Amino acid sequence: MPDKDNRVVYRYVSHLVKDTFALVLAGGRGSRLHELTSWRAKPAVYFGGKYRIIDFPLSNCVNSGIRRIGVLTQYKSHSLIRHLVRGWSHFKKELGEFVEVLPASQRFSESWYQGTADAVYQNLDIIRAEMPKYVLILSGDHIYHMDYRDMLLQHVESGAEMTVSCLEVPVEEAAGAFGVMQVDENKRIIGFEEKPANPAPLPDNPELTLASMGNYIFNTEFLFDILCQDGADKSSEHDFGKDIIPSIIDKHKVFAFPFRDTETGERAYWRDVGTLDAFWEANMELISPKPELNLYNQQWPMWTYQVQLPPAKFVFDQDHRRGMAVDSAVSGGCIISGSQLRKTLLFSNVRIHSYSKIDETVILPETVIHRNCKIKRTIIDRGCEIPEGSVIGFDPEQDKANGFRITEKGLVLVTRGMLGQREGYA
Ligand code: ADQ
Ligand code: ADP
Repeated sequence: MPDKDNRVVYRYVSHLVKDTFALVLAGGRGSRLHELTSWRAKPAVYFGGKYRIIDFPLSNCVNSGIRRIGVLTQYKSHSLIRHLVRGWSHFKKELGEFVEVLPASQRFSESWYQGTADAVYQNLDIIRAEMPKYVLILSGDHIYHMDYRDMLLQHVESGAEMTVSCLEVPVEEAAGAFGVMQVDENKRIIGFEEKPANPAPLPDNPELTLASMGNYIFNTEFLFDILCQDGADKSSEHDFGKDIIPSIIDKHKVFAFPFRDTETGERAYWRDVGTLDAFWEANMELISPKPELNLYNQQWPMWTYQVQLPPAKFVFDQDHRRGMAVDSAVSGGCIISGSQLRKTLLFSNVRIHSYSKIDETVILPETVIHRNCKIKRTIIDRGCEIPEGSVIGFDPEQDKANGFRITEKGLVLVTRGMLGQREGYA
C-alpha cells in the first residue's frame, strides 16, 4: 500500500499523462537495413519472434498510461498501417483513447513530410484539436522498455520547455550515428550537435558521450511557436536533431533526461537496430539465457498483432532424429521435424523439414526450410523457400555468388528477391 506521499505523486503523474499526446515518428526508411526495408518501413520490421519494432514505443506508451497516440507514417507504410489497424485499433475514442495513423497527406503543405519536425508541423491542427499540455515525440525505431512517466515528471518539475531523453554510449558508437549533447550540473543542455564525426566525451569519462535517443517532450504552446518559426525558415531542413534543438538551447529551457534502469539506476537497455548486424545481435541478445530486456515481465506487457495459431511442434523424423531447439525461441505455428536448432529465433509459421542444422539464425514468419540444409549466422526474410540441400553462412564467396548479402560482421541476409521468388511480401 503506497504511503500518503506516494499516493499524491501517483495522482499528480496520472494527471500529467492524461494531459499528454504522443506522436510516434514512423516514416523513416532505415536504409542500412538494406533489403529488409525494401518493402516495409523500419518501424514495421519484425523483431523478437512476435513483434514489429513499433510495438516497443507503443507498448511503452500504453504501459506508461499514455493513451492518445498518433503514428506519423510515410515511407513504404502499407505493412506498418496494416499492422496498426489489425493490432492497435482496439482503443475507445469515446474514452479519450486511440492510436491514430497520420500518413503524410499534404493537408497542410504542398510537400510530403520533409524532416521529423516538418512531420509534426504538418499535424499541428490534429494536436491542437486534442488540446494536450504536453506533446511526447518518440522515435519509432528502437528496442527498449521505458516508463515515460519518469521523463514527464522531470520535465514538469524542472520547468523545462523541452526535454530530450538521452543515455551514455561509447564515443565510437555515437560518432556519425547519434545527436550528442553537453549538459550543466542541473542537466540543462548547453551544447548539441547532430551526428558529429568526433563526439565530445563526458567531462569525467573520455570513453563515453551523452547521446540523444530521439525522444522529446515539449510544452504544447512552445512546440507550436518553434515549429511555426521553423516552418517559415527556408534554410532549415526541418529536423529536430539538425535544426530545432541546436537553435533553441541558448534561449530556451531545454533539459536532458538520462534514461536509467528504474530498479538498478544503471544505464538501461536500449538498442538502435539500424543495421543488419545490430538487428541480428539484438535478436540474439533476446534469446540468450539471461537477456537484459525481459519480455516475460508481466509488469510491462508487450502488445502486438498476432493471428491465432496452433502451438509450436517438435517431431522425430522417420529415422528417429530429434526435432529440437536449444537456447532458441520458437513462435506459434512452427513445426520442426527431425532438425536441430541452436541459438535460433523462429517467428510464426516457420516450417523446418528434416535433416537440417541451423545455428545463430533469425527466421522471419512463413519461411520454409527444406530438407538437408546447413545454415548459420543468417537472417532469413519473411516467406522465403530455402531449397533442399542449401548451405548458407559457411562460405562468404559462395553466399555472394548465390546473390545473398554479406554484412560487415560477416552475417548473411537472404530475401525472397535474392532467391528469385515473388517480392513485395512485407
Ligand atoms: P535518426 O534516427 O538518424 O536520428 P531520423 O532518420 O530523422 O533520425 O529518424 C528519427 C525517427 O523519425 C525515426 O523513428 C524515423 O522512422 C522517423 N522519421 C524519419 N523521417 C520521417 C518523416 N519524414 N516522417 C515521419 N517520420 C520520420 C534521430 C535524432 C538523433 C538521435 C537518434 C537516436 O535526430 O539526434 O540521436 O534519432 O536514434
Ligand atoms: P519432413 O519429413 O521433411 O521432415 P514432413 O512434411 O513429412 O517433413 O513433416 C514431418 C512431420 O511434421 C510429420 O510427420 C508430422 O508429424 C508433422 N506435421 C507436418 N504437417 C503437419 C500438420 N499440418 N499438422 C501437424 N503436424 C504436422
